[in-house]
Formats: sequence, C-alpha cells, structure tokens
Amino acid sequence: MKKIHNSKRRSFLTGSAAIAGVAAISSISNFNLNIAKADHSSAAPKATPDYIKWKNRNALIIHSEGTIETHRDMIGNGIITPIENVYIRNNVNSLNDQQIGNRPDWKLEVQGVQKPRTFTLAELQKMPLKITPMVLQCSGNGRKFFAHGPSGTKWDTGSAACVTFSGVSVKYLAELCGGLVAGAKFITGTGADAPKEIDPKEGAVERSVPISTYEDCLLAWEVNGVPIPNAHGGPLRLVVPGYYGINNIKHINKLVFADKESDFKMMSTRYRVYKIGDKPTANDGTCWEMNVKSWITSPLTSAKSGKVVFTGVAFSNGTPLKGVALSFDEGKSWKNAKFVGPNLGKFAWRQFQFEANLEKGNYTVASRATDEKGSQPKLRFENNEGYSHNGWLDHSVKITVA
Ligand SMILES: Nc1nc2c(c(=O)[nH]1)N[C@H]1C(S)=C(S)[C@@H](COP(=O)(O)O)O[C@H]1N2
Ligand SMILES: [Mo]
Repeated sequence: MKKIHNSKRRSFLTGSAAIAGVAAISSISNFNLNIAKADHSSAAPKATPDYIKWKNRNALIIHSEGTIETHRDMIGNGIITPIENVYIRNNVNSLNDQQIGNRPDWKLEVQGVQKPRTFTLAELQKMPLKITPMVLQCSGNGRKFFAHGPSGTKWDTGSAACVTFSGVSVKYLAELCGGLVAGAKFITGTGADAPKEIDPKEGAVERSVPISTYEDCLLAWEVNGVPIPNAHGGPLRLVVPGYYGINNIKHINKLVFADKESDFKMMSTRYRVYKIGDKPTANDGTCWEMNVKSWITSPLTSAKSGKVVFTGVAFSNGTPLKGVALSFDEGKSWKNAKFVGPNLGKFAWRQFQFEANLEKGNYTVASRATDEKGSQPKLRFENNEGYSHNGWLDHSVKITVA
C-alpha cells in the first residue's frame, strides 16, 4: 500500500490545498481498510539493518541505516511503546557486543564531584532503583513539514516513543561521591560511540543539560524491562526526562558536573535553533526541553460513517497536561477529548480518545494539547534545522468518511 503521508500534498497550509490532499486519498486502492492496522510490510522494501534485525520491520520506516522511524499507527495503544517498534536515531554507529565487552564491567567515570571515581555497571546495579516512564523524542520529529527543506531526516511523527527506563538516580550517584563541586551549573554526558578516527570534539556525542534536571536524571540499564539493547545505547544510558532525544546519551562512559556547557560540536553548534539561512552559534537556543505536543494515531486516512473513535497521544516537558481538544474546522472550534488509561507520571505521554459522529465526507482533523503553561500553536516555529515542531495544523489528519 502506498503511504498517503508520503504525499507532498499533505503539507498543506490553505483550505484549497487541504481539499487537493483529500482528493488524493481516493486514488489509493485500499483506503477503506479503516481503523484496522495497515500492513506496512510492502510500503518500503528496504530490509532492517543487521544491527537491529530484532526490530519489527512492519512498524518501521527505514530512512537510512541509522535513522529509522515508527509508523504513525504503530506506537500501540498501551502507553508504553514496544521496544521492537521504537525509533532509532544514530549520529554515529551504535557500539556492538564486541566493542561493549562484558556488560557488568562497563565503566562510568564521574567528575565534578567532591570525590571523583569510576563505577562499573555491576556496582550501579546494586544501588537503589529509579524507574521513569517517559517520552523519548528526537528534536527533529516533524521536520518533514518544514517547507524550506532543512537537511536531516524528514521525520513525520515517528521519531518518538514512550518507554520506561530503569537505573540509578544521578543525584544519588553524585551524593555517593561527596556531592557536587561548588558552582556546578551543568550535567555533561559523553557517549563512547565516537568514531576513533575523528577528533572527539567534532565526533563525540557529548551534551550538557542544566543542573535543574539533577533530580530527574538517571543512568539507565533497562528499557521496558529488558537490558537496554546496543542500538538504544546499552549497556548504560543517561536519561533526561522531558528533554529532547539528543540529551539522552547512549553508551555513556563519562558524566561531569561543571560550571560550563561542553564545547564539543554536538553542544556548541549542532542542535541549535536559529533563523533560516543563518549560521548556528552557541548563543542560539539549544534542543533541551520539549514543548507540548499531540497527534492523532487513528484513524489516519479513512473511516466508516457513524461513530468514529479518534485516538492519539499528548505529552509535554513534564509540565502537567490539562487536556487535548480536536478540531474539524481548522481551529475555528474545538471539542475536548478525554484521556484514557492510567497516568504513568508527568514525563510519559497520555493516550486520548474522542468519539465523533461523522457523515460521509472529507475531514481535516487536528488535535491540540494544552499543559499548565499553554497550548500547541497552530503553526510551526520556523528555524533552519527544522527542530521542535509542535504546530497542530501540519500534524492534523485528513480522512475520508465513506
Ligand atoms: N551516544 C549517542 N547518544 C545518542 C545518539 C547517538 O548517536 N549517540 N543519538 C541521539 C539522538 S539525536 C536521539 S533522537 C536519541 C535516539 O534514541 P534511540 O535511538 O534510542 O531512539 O539518542 C540520542 N543519544
Ligand atoms: Mo535526535
């Protein structure tokens, strides 16, 4: 089946373009499969790369070897995304078993504390457990909608997942080391996956986050109850709940508390939010906290007339969510959806549901989440790299009700 959301027509801005998009749907042969999960196996013939052969091919859109997204209807309805459906985003290749070696012997160096020391994973695993269900989302999620065509993967909604990380609290670890050095303002994590032939400053995935995250951060070795797979940064990963994907350092082997941000490229000029056509500087905003966002996950293309149940997900940076509303008239009026299922905490997404009675016709349906600080905007915030898109218009779905 040809994927409708691959159509350029979907990045609409005006009513007439929206109608053109709807018209395109009728040319898709099996559009009336309705809410039944689409079979994605033939959508893209590319095979799953060897390092993630265990992934669910049917759930994934393979953009490249290291950029793999989850189909919009394949995150599941169970709040937690099955690990075999979770997206992959590698700046550099994941470490393999041989490079990782014996997992319990993995080493983490801690600096910027009163008594710097190195821990093995086996030691960390004897410490008190911290478990955090949370959204992991790439800052480039939604980049496909940016009209200026930023470089980088053209993610739709699928470089995002809700997973449960288990590990030890960063604060606990620092206190075990006698506490932070005076004046510590940032937490910097470094991944061990840097290519050997490149200067680490250029090639290493090293990021700093504000010390305000201290209480929430963890060093995780499990995701969804299984040891973190190599591709997701095993055996040890820094997790910064509420922050964009890039700050969650895979294969972490160094954790530093300092008064300054890292001056590595991944921090100084990459992941910066700046005007289209400009050059990034370390003074531009960086991809830290996520903004409030939602999207419909079903139906995506078609439904039968009568009662139509819409489902989707909503999340924030941890700011409590107030609700989600749906619009069938491009934002002129909004109707409240309800959250379904348990609340797994402020960093997890909530699944929402809305029941509509729809007559035959073409509909554009938008979802807009609101947290205690505000609502999703209508439009994306234009920026050169296409980061942090939470505009509701681009993320709306066009469905044919027959
Ligand atoms: N060491 C390391 N950490 C990393 C990356 C990487 O390439 N290397 N990619 C980052 C980016 S851009 C994202 S969006 C997330 C992706 O996590 P996932 O592949 O487990 O979904 O990991 C982040 N942490
Ligand atoms: Mo990312």
